[in-house]
Amino acid sequence: RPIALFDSGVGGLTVLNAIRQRLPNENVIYLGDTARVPYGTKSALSIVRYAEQALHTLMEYDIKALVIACNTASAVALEPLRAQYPGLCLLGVIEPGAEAACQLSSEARIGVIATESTVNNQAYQKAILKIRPEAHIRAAACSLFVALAEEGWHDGELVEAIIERSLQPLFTEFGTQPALDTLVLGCTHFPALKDAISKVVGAQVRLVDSADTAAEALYHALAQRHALNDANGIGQVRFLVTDGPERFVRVARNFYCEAIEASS
Ligand code: DGN
Repeated sequence: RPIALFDSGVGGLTVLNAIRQRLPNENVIYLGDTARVPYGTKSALSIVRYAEQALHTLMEYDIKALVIACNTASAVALEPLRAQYPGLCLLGVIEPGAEAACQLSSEARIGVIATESTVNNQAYQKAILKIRPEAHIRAAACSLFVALAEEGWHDGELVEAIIERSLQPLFTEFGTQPALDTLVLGCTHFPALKDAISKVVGAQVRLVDSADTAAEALYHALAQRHALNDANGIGQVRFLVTDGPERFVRVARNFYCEAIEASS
């Protein structure tokens, strides 16, 4: 039986990269809801509805686990979906990201950059404070980064200027010592801009990307259920999109390490 990944579009491919490395023999179905991307500026009500529909589609493939490879959908829809499908192994990317940030951060001065919906939902703040109640956290919505990442604008003066402007709320908050020491890339699109973000915030700020920790969490969840490495698992990945497979395949090159084919 396959593992399913779901994202609003291509961003979840950064999580798929990590899952392919950690669990190379598992068969995977990836669903990108390209008809309705971006999720980051939509209401919680709509995002939950989209996620329910995606899961409904994926359940037809007899999946053994679902990873919501989108921070926005994880923030808003993970709990409602868990309530609807209590038997399914269902993971999001926020808890793994928060855990990684708490482990990496020395002074617990943590910044979170994400889409508007994720920031408004405060999911990262809550998850981080559960682990490190003393943490000082500040979040900034950087919805523009999604378009930059998809268009392949990953570096250069203009990109750095947009990053600097978008991160201003963090600099204002953490301007005084002790400064920001860790920055969570709280959107699965943002690892594509990692180098430019690091250049703007400085090498002393550690960047957290939840992809690796999410893959590790999936590994443990499957192991616990004795559901690892199905005998017929051959590491096959199938891509489904709700609109525009051609654009998905083209944009995917900015996020995924292998050439792909997608169908709607
Ligand atoms: N990649 C999605 C996330 O992690 O939140 C957001 C992309 C979008 O739909 N705006």
